[in-house]
Amino acid sequence: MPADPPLFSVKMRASKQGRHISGAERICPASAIPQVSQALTARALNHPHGEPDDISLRVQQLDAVTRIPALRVQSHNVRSVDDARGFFREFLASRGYSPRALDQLLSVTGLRGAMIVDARTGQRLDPNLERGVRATCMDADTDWSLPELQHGKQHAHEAIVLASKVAHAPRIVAEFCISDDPNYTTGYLATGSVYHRIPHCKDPGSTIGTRVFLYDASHEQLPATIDYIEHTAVLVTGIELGL
Ligand code: WAQ
Ligand code: MG
Repeated sequence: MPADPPLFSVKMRASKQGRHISGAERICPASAIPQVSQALTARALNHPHGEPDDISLRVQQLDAVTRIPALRVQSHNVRSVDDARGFFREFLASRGYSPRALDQLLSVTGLRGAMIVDARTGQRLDPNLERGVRATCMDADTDWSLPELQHGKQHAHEAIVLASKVAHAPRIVAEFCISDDPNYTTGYLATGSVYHRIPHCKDPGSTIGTRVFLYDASHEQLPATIDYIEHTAVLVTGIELGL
């Protein structure tokens, strides 16, 4: 059998007058780098936060890529913001986890990354409180021989990729997410192999939004968890389409 061709990470970051506007990354074979570069620069130029004056594109060959299965999507028929919060609250209570994790989700906004929160105590554990921990180096396992039809940000698709990677992180037991986009009110709770999709996580127009990764282990093991989230290259297979 021929060896798999090497894979590359293509990362885009765009800013205006030093202020971050957008960022995105893909993992692809060399043959797709031109197509991916074009799609990512187009995305940078068409971002609702404005036209950037600085776009950087970085292409790096990856040493090793791990393939993991996508979480299974389960949509919930939640009708109000109160019900959505109740869903998160009941999950925590059913596991014996601290309700403070939900307070963190609803009160912290403006991070580039996620908070890592001790599931038992609700204490925040990640080292940089201004930034959080950013999950990077992941993508959907794409068939690059077919034309790509996606343009712009695909909230659910990108969230399933991120959540699937994070759910496979050692000692992460759940993730809570609310988008910071004012008009995107669907969030999720990922745990085990399921991505629970939850409408009405916030009122339309609200600027709150963040992510909480719930961690259940002794704190000495946290650096290995953060290293996986930030650095291990992961391709997510079998994402369900048509959300
Ligand atoms: N790693 C860790 N945290 C991140 C990352 C990342 N790569 N990207 C964003 N965050 C954190 C950060 O605190 C943001 O403020 C917050 O998450 C929300 O990010 O099925 O769009 O990109 O339809 O606004 C959910 C889709 C979409 C639900 C979530 O998040 C569905 C979304 P956003
Ligand atoms: Mg956002």
